[in-house]
Amino acid sequence: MEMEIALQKFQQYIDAENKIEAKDWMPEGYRKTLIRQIGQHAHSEIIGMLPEGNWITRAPSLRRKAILLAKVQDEAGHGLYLYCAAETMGVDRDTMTEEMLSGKAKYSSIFNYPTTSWADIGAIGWLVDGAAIVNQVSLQRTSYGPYSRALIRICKEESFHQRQGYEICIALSKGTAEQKKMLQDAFNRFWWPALMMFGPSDKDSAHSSQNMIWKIKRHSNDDMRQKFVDMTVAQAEYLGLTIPDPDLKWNEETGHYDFGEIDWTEFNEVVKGNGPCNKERIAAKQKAWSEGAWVREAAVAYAEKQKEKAAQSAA
Ligand code: BYC
Repeated sequence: MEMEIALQKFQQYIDAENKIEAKDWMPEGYRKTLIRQIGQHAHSEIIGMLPEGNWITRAPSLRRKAILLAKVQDEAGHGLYLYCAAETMGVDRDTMTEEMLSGKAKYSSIFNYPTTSWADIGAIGWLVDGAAIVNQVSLQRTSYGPYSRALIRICKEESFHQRQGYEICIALSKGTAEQKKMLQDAFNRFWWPALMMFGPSDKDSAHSSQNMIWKIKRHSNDDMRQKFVDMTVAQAEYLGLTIPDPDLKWNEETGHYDFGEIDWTEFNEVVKGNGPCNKERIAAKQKAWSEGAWVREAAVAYAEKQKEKAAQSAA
């Protein structure tokens, strides 16, 4: 009975558009799903540094190199804000990292695709950051305060990232025939995986209905995907690109673009760990984690020494 009342009060508080804060009472399910989602989001930011980091040494000019370096560094920052937001719910960062390294915690499917040409860096900024923004702008209004505030900051940087990606694409679209071909090829490879970023279709989405009630999620996977398609088609046309979907067409009645069926078998395989680069990505993170162990140990030893010193001078 007491639990029933607590749950009702919690829901009313959320329905009145209040934010839940770390010290507030919350149902275990709310805490669990947020730790899952924020953790997955944080891991995506960190793993997402790998495909782009792959091009830092090969960026075509010093200007492009400096911009890409800054962008990849921003993603590390996003990971940090998000791990901190998850930590407010009582989970520690080492545990989250270990869950990611063991394959227990997921990260976004998109980062399991290779970056084989410079145009891929443009396509990632434009499409991947573009899709991330659609999702994250919606999530800025999520009901959990620390997550919402982290997202407000992330979105500001992410929109800059999207523009830098689109600017790379504009430059290539005005370039040689070979550059135009390279851009079309990157677009062909990233279009469908970008649509998969929004998750399974609403009818197959396990968490959506409860998470919408709790206002963790403000828009459904399919609604966000549709929004992304609607805004991206004109951008692709401006670049002179052909969208790799014969079923894509404007629907006068709905006021949206209709588009073809996503290859859900591919999506499920990538999420299960069988995408083109899953093993490579996890191996890279495992290597970094074990090679960085001495840094973590040194930081702990230093903090303990400082604590002892402070205790001695206080005595
Ligand atoms: N990849 O019930 P559902 C970025 C999982 S951007 C892998 O619909 P939910 C970046 C889902 O976790 C990318 N797994 O879930 C950009 C669940 O698995 P479990 C990161 C996926 O949570 C540029 C299951 O499928 N953004 O970081 O209601 C540069 C059922 O799905 C995917 C975020 O993470 C996927 N694409 O909705 C650098 C945003 N989709 O846990 C970095 C925050 C679904 O039940 N996350 N799954 O085993 C969200 O908004 C939501 O979690 C989603 C999914 C919309 C993604």
